[in-house]
Amino acid sequence: MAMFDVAVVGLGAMGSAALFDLARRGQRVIGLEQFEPGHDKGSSHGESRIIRLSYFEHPSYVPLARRAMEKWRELEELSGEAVLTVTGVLEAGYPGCQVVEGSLEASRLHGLDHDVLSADEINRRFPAFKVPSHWTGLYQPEGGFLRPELAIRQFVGLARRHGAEVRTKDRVIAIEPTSSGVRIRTEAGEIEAGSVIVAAGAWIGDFAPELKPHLKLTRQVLGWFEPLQPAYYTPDRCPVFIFESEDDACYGFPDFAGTGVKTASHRKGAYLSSADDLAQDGGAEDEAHIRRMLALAMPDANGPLKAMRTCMYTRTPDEDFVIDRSSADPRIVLASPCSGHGFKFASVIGEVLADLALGNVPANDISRFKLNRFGAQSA
Ligand code: PYC
Repeated sequence: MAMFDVAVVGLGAMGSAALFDLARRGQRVIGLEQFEPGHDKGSSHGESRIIRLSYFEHPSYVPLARRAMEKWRELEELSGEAVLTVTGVLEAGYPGCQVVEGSLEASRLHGLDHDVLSADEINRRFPAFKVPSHWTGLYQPEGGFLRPELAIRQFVGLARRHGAEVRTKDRVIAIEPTSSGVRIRTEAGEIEAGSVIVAAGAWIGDFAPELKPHLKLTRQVLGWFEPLQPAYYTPDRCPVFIFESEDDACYGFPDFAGTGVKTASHRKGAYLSSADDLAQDGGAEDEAHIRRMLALAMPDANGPLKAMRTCMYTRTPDEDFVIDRSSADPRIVLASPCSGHGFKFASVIGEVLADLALGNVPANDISRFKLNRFGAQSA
């Protein structure tokens, strides 16, 4: 049986980045993926993901976001392909809403470039938007969007070039600590490694009994709409946006690929009892929900539906991530439940996970993401 320094279970956003980081450090590493890298059955597909520095969820994400930005630029240099487009990010909503107030606090604390805007100023500066007159907003120039499927394939490709072994279409059944490391049983056989990174996204609960009761999976529907005024929605005129109404928060992207303006709900999504239950089944009710937000804040994007797809959020109770060693064994490193806002951090979380798997202290502060906040102990 082949023996590896580290095995990575799941080659989505975090796993593919960790695989690359480890391979580049000269580790004997294997990546295991039940589908193919860049697949559309989990949480990292659908053409675009947000990147932003100013972070409404909590200011402590800002240093991580800064490092992530550097690491995305590094990936572009190494791969020769663009994954990050800077458009700026507009956050807007009713007075006092978390999306604007939280971002403002993070911007001030960390000295980030930002403009505080009234509804009038938003609507004059960005013709894409016609936000309600009582809303306020914050524009951060340094954010934009990432290309998730492309980035994952780049990480895996680069990892292979550095000697990583990659096994696809092989599902992990169990992870067991041994006297010398961990044994990973898959449908195709067994693998031994010194340690394992479990970055299994919506499937992570299957390998982390201490975490499973605290996670909720939700089905998130993404809609692409043909704008009624296409000239307003090009990436040079329309920033990435996050809007918070009294009813929901939604987010979206300019039409950068001719596929339409993509918009989705961030707060609402039906619960799934298993990650295997996700179906590409967006319907009339899902479309109507997204259209309500378009009608409220960007009516010129509310044209014919071009496409609908579904993906999953793996939500923790406080919507902060989990990045920690398992309470069962410190050689099992858990990462993934990112509550729908994790992709942008994959480039830096890959580095953090590699450090944890090798027994090092990560350079970035990840104390916010500990398992024990749910009463589960890390080892
Ligand atoms: O990834 O930043 C994010 C995000 C915000 C809302 C939905 N996703």
